[in-house]
Amino acid sequence: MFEKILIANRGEIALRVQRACREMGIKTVAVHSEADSEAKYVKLADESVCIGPAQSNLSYLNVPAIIAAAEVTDAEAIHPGYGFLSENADFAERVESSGFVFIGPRSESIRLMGDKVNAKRAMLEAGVPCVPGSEGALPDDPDQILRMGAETGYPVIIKASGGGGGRGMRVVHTESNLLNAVSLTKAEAQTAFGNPEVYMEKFLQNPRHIEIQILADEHGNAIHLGERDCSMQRRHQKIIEEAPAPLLETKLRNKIGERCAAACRKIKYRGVGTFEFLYEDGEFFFIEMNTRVQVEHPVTELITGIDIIQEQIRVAAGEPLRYKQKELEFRGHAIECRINAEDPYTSVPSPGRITQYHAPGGPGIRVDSHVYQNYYVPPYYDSMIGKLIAYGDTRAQAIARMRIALSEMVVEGIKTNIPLHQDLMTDSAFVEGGASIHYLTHKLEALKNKG
Ligand code: MV4
Repeated sequence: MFEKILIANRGEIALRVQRACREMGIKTVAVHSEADSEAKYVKLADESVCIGPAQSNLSYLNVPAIIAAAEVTDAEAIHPGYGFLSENADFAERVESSGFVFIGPRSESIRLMGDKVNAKRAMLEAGVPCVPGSEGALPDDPDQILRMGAETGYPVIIKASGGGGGRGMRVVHTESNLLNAVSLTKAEAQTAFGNPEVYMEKFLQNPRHIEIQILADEHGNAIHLGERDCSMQRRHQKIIEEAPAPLLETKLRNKIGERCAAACRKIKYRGVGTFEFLYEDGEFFFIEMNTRVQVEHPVTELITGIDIIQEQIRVAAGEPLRYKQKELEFRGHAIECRINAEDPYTSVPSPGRITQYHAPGGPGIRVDSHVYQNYYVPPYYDSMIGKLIAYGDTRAQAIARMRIALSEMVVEGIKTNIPLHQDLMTDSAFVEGGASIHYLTHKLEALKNKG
């Protein structure tokens, strides 16, 4: 096992990784920007290195500074967290060629999944069900494109191969708009991603977003840890995630999970990963794979009892998986509310000093956060200041515990989205379960119109 890991991230995930390392007896190096120098989690690390000014480009995305920090502290491995450099194949490669272990998949896997056309082809070949559409990138010939549109059936969606996470896509409702939409998306894709390749899919009108968590080692073993429903989102920012997905049958869960695990074995994937699906009318359609640990990993930890970060570190160190699929049991229900420093209804960021802070607790409550009373939320980064996670034997119990926890939680001095979460925990569509990816946008729209 590693003796020392450098954590190339900030905030709650830097603290989460640090806690996993400490439990495993691994020393930690925190790297931080000038804006995060005083943060308590930085001081809690065994060592810390300032890697640049506040702006992410000059610090958390500064590859030479991070590699140099690993060199001077004699770290063996680098954990990228999520966001920042976590899905940058060039970074993973640089880490490895500098003699460190990248705690994540092989750089080839990251590169494969970063190209959505190649990712989809690989998953289709591995038996993962995908959204119907163009098999591969769209050709240049307009007649061929029009024929594919007719075959797929309108509405269709044009997506950039270099995009993902909601960037570089355009919905087309009628044939007369298709060619123009393809040209526009290609031009934007070239500018944004340096890759003009686009592909076509049938546009699913009212799906849920359900993702499968997988864990794989470099010895050919892969298991799935069940699914999460992440449909409660706005502008591609999730705010609530839960496991298991409401109203999903056990047989279907196991079937899709097995397909994902088998695909990992087929492509020799190592590490943790997430298969993102759209789920509509009882069917799963693969859209993308994330090759990092995700913000919402705790809900899976709570229903499986597996520490995903520790397992991620173990498989990166070359250890075989410690769990077999048959031994896993999905028990109870977990819900995560992302607590953001923002206006609850407009999502406009609200950085600043937290003047009063009290974290909730009690049975089934977990708070993953790096903040505390008098912490200054810097304006330079993502607005998430923590995650409130509730576990219960049933979904109803998890919701009840979440309501109590939200009522106990105090964050003063800045705006947070806690009031929105309180509203959602009594919203009949949420309580019923199974709301689509559009539900929150529509609800917020309705609230705005009411004043
Ligand atoms: C889609 C779709 C409907 N049909 N693809 C948005 C993020 C990116 N990961 C894929 N996205 C979508 N792809 C087809 N064929 C609708 C979305 C989508 C969405 C997906 C997941 C979560 C939230 C979303 C919000 C708007 C659109």
